[in-house]
Amino acid sequence: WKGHRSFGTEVNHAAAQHKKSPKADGRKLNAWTQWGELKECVVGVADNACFPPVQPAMIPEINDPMLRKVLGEWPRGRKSQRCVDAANEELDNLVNVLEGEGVKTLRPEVMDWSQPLNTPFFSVENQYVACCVRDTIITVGKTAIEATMSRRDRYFEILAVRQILRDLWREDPEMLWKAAPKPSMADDMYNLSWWDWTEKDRYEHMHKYQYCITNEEPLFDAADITRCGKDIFVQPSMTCNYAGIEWLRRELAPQGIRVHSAHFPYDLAPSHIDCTFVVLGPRLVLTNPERPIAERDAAFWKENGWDFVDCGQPDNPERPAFSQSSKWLSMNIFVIGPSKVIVEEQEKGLQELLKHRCGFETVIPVPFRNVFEYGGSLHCSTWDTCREDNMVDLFP
Ligand code: ABU
Repeated sequence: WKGHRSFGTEVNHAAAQHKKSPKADGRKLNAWTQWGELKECVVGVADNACFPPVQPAMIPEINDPMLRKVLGEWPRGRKSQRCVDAANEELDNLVNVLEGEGVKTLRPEVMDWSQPLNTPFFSVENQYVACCVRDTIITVGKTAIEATMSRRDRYFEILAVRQILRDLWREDPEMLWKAAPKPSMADDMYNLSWWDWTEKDRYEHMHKYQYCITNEEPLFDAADITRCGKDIFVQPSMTCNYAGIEWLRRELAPQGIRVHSAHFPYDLAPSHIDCTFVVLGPRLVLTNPERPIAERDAAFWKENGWDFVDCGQPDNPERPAFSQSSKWLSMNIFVIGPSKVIVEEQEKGLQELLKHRCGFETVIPVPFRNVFEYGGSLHCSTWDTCREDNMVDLFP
């Protein structure tokens, strides 16, 4: 077990500031819900971050028109050390806040993402970063599921948490460890013409849920999934296809877990459910006022007694120049217990809503805007490995 590595990418052991996975201390993998008392979680790192290369799953844009004019084209290679340090400062602070709340934290290994990838089906000039760990892996009950991923530059991102998985699996005899089939990510897995669709075309297709990926092989990012005990909900999106949802359904059915799709037609380029439909607790969901859930899906939740509370507009809707995420990172909050939630510090309106309308006793504000450039906020940057909860049935 010790020290054996067969990764294709260098591991930087010099990054001593990030904690390694503790060994053999009776840890368990367990998370059935989005709201159980959080006991242990992984918080991402921004080290060695690179700009995502232009690729069929992502044609990035510089948000700031002035900067777009100056730079001319999307930057390549490494992000600046200043940008990495600013994000790491906020990620490290989140670790301190979580530890202060009694949550054990772990960090991904620091890897060199500037290396290119060459596979039989694609090449990319560099990789990305291990900041949004939520996208690469999910705990569903006692099973860790490695996502296929949908972007080529993120193909090996999961390896940054592989040591954590090894340690957990060795330590916890009940843990199951599954990896979705590694996709070829060949050209036929992408619908390149989608990028040429006008807003009108996308609007016309909104009830067909067709995006920039095809259905050739299962594809999903783990952040397309949300958990409610015996039921999990998965959003078809730019990062998740129906084959991906079907793969999850077949894998989890033997454990009695029901896999549902959840559709948000007004999001014309959806990616990840956690800025759209945020489960806060048993029978309560924070919803995005610009991305209502499809009527048929809504009826299923309502029939089972769930309430939806619309999030207000973000207090700070600004997006960093290189962020490919929406202003709705504002609602990418991290529920760490039945009555405790962490929220970006500038989102005062949401903090009030969570306290006064949603029954949270403890709302912890933390600065996190420097992480936004990496595609996520508080939920995206974490992977809950252990919560105190069980397989509740809230859709009987
Ligand atoms: N990674 C979450 C991004 C979702 C959004 O842009 O709305």
